[in-house]
Formats: sequence, structure tokens, C-alpha cells
Amino acid sequence: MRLLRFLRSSVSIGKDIDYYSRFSPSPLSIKQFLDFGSENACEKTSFAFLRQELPVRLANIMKEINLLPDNLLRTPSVRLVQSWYMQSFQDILEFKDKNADDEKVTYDFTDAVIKIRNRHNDVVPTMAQGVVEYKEAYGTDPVVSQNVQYFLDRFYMSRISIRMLLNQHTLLFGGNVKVNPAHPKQIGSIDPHCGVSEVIRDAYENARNLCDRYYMNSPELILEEFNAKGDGKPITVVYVPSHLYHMVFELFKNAMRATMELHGDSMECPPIHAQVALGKEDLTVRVCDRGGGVPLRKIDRLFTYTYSTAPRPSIDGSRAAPLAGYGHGLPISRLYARYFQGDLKLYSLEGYGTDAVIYIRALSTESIERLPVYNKSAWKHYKTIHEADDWCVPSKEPKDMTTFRSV
Ligand code: W6P
Repeated sequence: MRLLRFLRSSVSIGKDIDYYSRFSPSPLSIKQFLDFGSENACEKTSFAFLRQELPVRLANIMKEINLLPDNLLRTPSVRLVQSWYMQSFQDILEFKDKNADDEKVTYDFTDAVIKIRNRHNDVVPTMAQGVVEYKEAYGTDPVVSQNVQYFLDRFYMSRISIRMLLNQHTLLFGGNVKVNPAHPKQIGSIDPHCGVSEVIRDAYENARNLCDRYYMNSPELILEEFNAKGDGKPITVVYVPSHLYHMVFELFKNAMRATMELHGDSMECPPIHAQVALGKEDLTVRVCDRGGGVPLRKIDRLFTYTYSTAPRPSIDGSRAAPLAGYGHGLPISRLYARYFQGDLKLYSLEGYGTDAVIYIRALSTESIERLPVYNKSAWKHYKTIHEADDWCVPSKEPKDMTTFRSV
């Protein structure tokens, strides 16, 4: 009996995933996120939106999980993550036919949203573990690497977006009041006047503490602002401070590691130079180190999931965790930048140092979620056998030109 019930529910969840995956996710602008937190918007509106939008975003990415190479899909880690998605998808569908005017229903929904968020807390280390397990068993093959890169960029972007929805709902409607006691001026996780330099200083101080513990020294910070709109006024932006923090903290850890590895022995290490510029379209943050740089050939690797994944640092603390360089920190930071239509780029001068640049849209109307959608074109990425590259292979031995010499 239990087996039958299990089989029947497995068939029906497959149908539900198919159904919701045919909808495209609806990207929201930061402005729209703010409207959910304004006076006239209410928990009921948010509930009605989320009980449709969450299954759509979940189903779209669940279809892509199924397209991963079999050997990766069968790892215990990926299986575990997949089971979390199935459970959360079903948890939300419970609310499909419930009455939105019933306070008990909206209360239970908010509760479910909190449970879902916590269930998915460890998705990143678990997926990273899955990639390690795969690499240990099957090695790295460029085709698989390319598919994993394509998938994880989309999967982590989907996760960032789903967590944004979950967070906004719980921060706005989870307590008795809409204000977040820790950040009273924020609308959920969004700060309409996010002080960019404040966030940068905070991330620097925390990265510096890690650096001091690991290297017994750390580079100083020089921070400058260039406000082309409103001279001298501190630069602010309508943004999610925790996303900005995540990105600059990651950049500082990398910049500090490069600086200390090159200048560790000398008493004087060159400072990290950070600049913030506000223009009409862009808010740009540049973090410059003099840590010796990275050759162009190796820059892409810093964003490659299958390259950067080393065995996980020990959890018991028997070995000090290295400052940076393990895990998926840098590629995920780039996704945070891209999530609201920005970007994160590295420009390096090998032999000197590296500039890391974060681009953020200055206008909240232009800050719109960038979301993956499951469709034919996405499907093709996994199913196409990538043909031999359409560029010549550079040969170490130049062609023997004597054959062409006229006699
Ligand atoms: C480096 C490598 C790197 C990555 C990200 C940010 C800064 C730096 N500096 O040498």
C-alpha cells in the first residue's frame, strides 16, 4: 500500500513539475520588490504571487537538474539536493487551493517559507561536494566541465532568486511588524540608501581579521569615492547590502591572499586600493591589489566550478582554513553582480597585480532580476555534442614554409 501511494505521488509530482516548468519565471525589479513592502501591499498579495512563482522557479531548475550527466546525478550529494527541491516544491503546492483570506493559511505559508529556506541552507557546499565526488570517480572531461559550468551558473542564479523571494516574504511578513529590527531602514533585505563605502569598510575589516589570523599581517585599505552626481555627497544605491557585502568580502579575501603570498615576508605590504564611482548608469567598485597578478590564460579558471573545487577544508578546525581560493566563492560573487543586471570582472597585469571590478546598475528601475528559463534552447545546451572547436589549434611547430617557396 505504501509503495503504491509512493509510486502514485512520484508520478503526480512529475506531472506537477512538467506543468509548472512550462511557465517562464517572472523577473521582478528592485522597484517591484519595494512595492511589496509599501503601505498598500499586504501579505495576501505576496502569498498569492509566491504560491505560483515559487513552484515555477523550482520546476524550471528541477527540469535542468535532470539533464545533468548521469554519473553526476547519481552522486549522493546531488541526490540529496534534488530531494530537498522535491520536498519544497510539494510543500508549496499544499497551498494551491487554500483560501488566501484565511489568516491561518497565510500564517502557515510564512512558516513553510521559513522551513524551506532553512532546508536549502547547505546547497552550495553539498553541490561542491558532488562535483568533487564526480571528479574523484571520473576525472575531468572538458565537455562535462562545460555542462557543469552552464548548469551551476543557472542553478545558483535560480537559488539566489528564490532565496530573495523567500527572504523578502519572511522579513516583511514573518514578524508582527514590517521593519527588520536589525536594519530598520531596510525594506526586507533591500536598503533604499545603501551606503556603499560603509559596506566596503565592513567587508574589509572582516576579511582583514581572517588575514591577520592566517598571515599575522594584512594590507591597509585606501578607499576613494567619485560621485559624478552630487559632488562630495556619500555614494548610495538602492540595493541588497548583503549581496554587495558578499561580493566585496570575496574580492578582499582574494586580494589579501595574493598580496600576502607575494609580500608576506617583508614588513611593508602594498595597500589594497578600492574606488567607488557613481555615474548616470553604473555604480562601479574597483578593488586593486599589487599581489603579482594572474596570467590571462588562468583567469577563466578562477570562475570555473570544476577547477576551483579542492577537497573541503576540515570542519573541526584542525587545519586553519585558507583565506580564499577554495569553493565556489568567486563564480557565485559574479552571479550576485549579474542577478540585478550588473557584472563582476577581473583585469590582471601579470607581474604586478589585479583589478577586480563590480558593476551595479545605478537606477533601481534598471535593476531587474536576471533569471534562467528552462526551454528548448537550454535543453540543447545539455544535449548537443559539442563539436570540435571552430578555431585552429595553435601548433608549437610552425608549418614548414619551404613547401611554398618558389623555385
Ligand atoms: C589575485 C587573484 C584575484 C581574484 C579576485 C580578486 C583579486 C585577485 N587578486 O591575484
